[in-house]
Amino acid sequence: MTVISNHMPTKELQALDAAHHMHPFTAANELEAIGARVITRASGVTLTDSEGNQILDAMSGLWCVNVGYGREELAQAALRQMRELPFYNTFFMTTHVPAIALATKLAELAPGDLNHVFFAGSGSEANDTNIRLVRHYWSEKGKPSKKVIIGRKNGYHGSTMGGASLGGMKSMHAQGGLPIPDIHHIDQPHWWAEGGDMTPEEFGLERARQLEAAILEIGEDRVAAFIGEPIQGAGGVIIPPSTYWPEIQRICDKYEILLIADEVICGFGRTGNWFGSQTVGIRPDIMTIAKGLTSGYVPMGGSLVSDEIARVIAENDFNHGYTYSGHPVAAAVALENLRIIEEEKLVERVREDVGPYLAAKWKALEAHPMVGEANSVGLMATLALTPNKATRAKFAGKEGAIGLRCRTRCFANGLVMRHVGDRMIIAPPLVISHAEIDTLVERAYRSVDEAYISAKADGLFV
Ligand code: PXG
Repeated sequence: MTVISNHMPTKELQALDAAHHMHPFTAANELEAIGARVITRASGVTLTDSEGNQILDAMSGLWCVNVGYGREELAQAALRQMRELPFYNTFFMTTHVPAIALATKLAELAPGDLNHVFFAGSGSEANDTNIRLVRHYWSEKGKPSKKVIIGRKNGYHGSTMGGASLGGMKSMHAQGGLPIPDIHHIDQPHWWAEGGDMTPEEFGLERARQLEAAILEIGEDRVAAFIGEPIQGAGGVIIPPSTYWPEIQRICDKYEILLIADEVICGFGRTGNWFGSQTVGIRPDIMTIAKGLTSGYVPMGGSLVSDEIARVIAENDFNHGYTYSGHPVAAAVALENLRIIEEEKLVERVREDVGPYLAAKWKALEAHPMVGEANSVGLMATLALTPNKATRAKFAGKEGAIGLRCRTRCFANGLVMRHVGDRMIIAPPLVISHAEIDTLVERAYRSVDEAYISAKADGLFV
């Protein structure tokens, strides 16, 4: 057997990776030509790669490592649980202590009457659960025609058939025959790109009222639910105008449409509250959770469900479940992770300390000639790169070309910052210090500036 270790030369690791490992959202030929970056270890907010480079991870892995890397407590929790009970299922009238304890804890943390949790292995799985759950709920209430779920263009809800259908990513729908039937999409509340001459407040209302128009067009008797991320993450950290969510809530209430808040990114402190729903002021009937639930140390997701929905479906079997629903090791790690978030007051820290600190530093990036808007909520932030701030113009060339240049410069400067088209986004671990935020912002500025200079030199900046 080949022994593959961190001590192998990077080139050999990359060759084996390209030969055998199929990567998500990646063109394999390009990967083979360039070679994947091999991450070997991490501590706090800092990654180390196989060449010994240290990189500040301003994306928390993939929006998930909320408590930072290298938490011995989480390793110990997993070890203890693996020794005691590494696996048992939660089907067939059985349960175990970690699942009970985590469900109880989540019911305590969740707002309103979201007192029930259906566990999954990921955010995508949890959203697939949600599709079946809301349709089953309406059927049990004697309204089986209420099946349609309304999501948003450029929303992201996962990569399974259900999750990708709820999401509004065109490039995903184009592969594999999506969306599945009875999913409808309205436009996103993305004022910077789509707001035209409207004020953000007018635009927020206009976009929310598309939900009402869709309900009236499809028929109230056919619409089951609306799903949205409180703040869109993968779509480019799109912070909706303040008028948007209250109007969505009003419309859901008026037409008795279930509201599903996808909290996979916004949950567990990211926005300065336990859940993004609290930050934007909505009362969801279901919340999708994953990522920060375990800080990504082990996979776990779930659906937090209201008393009313749980009561209505309680009569009969809900014919749904995953082998790993409520996995004991994942549940034990999640519990320990939640304990850390509470004891270290990380949610308050984001709201009162590092969130405002980042906001002030981040806003200063607007001084750069290519940065149109620099906004943040809690510890998620975005930069809109533009050739013309006044008109919020797009670049003349291929969309995303400047964003990609900027991301490449970030890596060279020791920073993981993502690009979504020509927007740059960050979501650092909640434990990031002031000094690390200073470093982050300084590297971000330098990278934007280098992208600007090189794009100008190549005639791309018109
Ligand atoms: N909902 C939301 C809001 C998400 O952000 C999912 C569901 C799906 O979760 P799983 O655990 O099945 O991946 C996500 C995941 C990106 C990126 O490029 C974002 C996600 C996943 C992968 C890449 O920003 N979010």
